[in-house]
Amino acid sequence: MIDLPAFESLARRLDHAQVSGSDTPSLADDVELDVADAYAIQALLIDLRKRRGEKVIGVKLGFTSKAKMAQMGVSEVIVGRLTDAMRVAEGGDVDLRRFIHPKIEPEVAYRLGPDFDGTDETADIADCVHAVAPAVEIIDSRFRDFRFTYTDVVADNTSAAAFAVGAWKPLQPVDNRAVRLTVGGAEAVGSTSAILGDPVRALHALGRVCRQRGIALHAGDVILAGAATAALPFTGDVAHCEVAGLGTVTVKGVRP
Ligand code: OOG
Ligand code: MG
Repeated sequence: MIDLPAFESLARRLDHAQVSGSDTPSLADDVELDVADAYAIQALLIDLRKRRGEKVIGVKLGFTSKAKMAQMGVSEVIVGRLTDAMRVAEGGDVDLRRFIHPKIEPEVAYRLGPDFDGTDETADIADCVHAVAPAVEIIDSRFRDFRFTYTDVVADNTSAAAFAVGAWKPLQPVDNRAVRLTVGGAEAVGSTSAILGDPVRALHALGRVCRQRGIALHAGDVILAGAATAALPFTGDVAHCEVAGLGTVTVKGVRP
């Protein structure tokens, strides 16, 4: 456990990397952090963004695929915050100049109906979501070469950089749906079952992390359930994602 000024300076270091588009080495090179420390740094990082006028409009899960968990040697998902500055309109352009080394991945998004009260042990987020949609997430680790430890990536708001959500549909089961992401000529194919067997399980996992880490969820929040395939480099071109039976979402990477 390190002290608050040290947390604040680590949050500022990550914020500077994001704002300036310049990477930074692993925090673990300089300081030993535990998972609670990492979430505290993430919260301070989000405070810096809020002070610039950004609004938190949801959360995202990461490491919800068994393969990604095994790769990191962890058994718990990670949670980051989404702000309005990260939202890209469906069909819209994404200015890639603001990123360091962006990648894009196909996701499933849920929308929260009422506020979620994390202090109520019996509350289940899965009972509080009303809509579901195909989505893409752009991840852009602030760490050099995307090399990070578990606590690094939590502190770095789980690599969150941008996201787009397709048309919302009334809540329905979305397990075992084919997923296809294309970026120019590159392709990633998979299934929503890669997300903890069924994306709805990501909601249960989210409830646990929100309770443990004091993360609040509000009516209308977007929840990204995690990637259904490996991420593809996003260096330009049109990115198109289809989740079978749920719809499509498209964004275009541009360097104006
Ligand atoms: C961490 C973010 C992971 C997901 O969907 O699993 C993530 C990273 O790989 O940089 O967003
Ligand atoms: Mg993701």
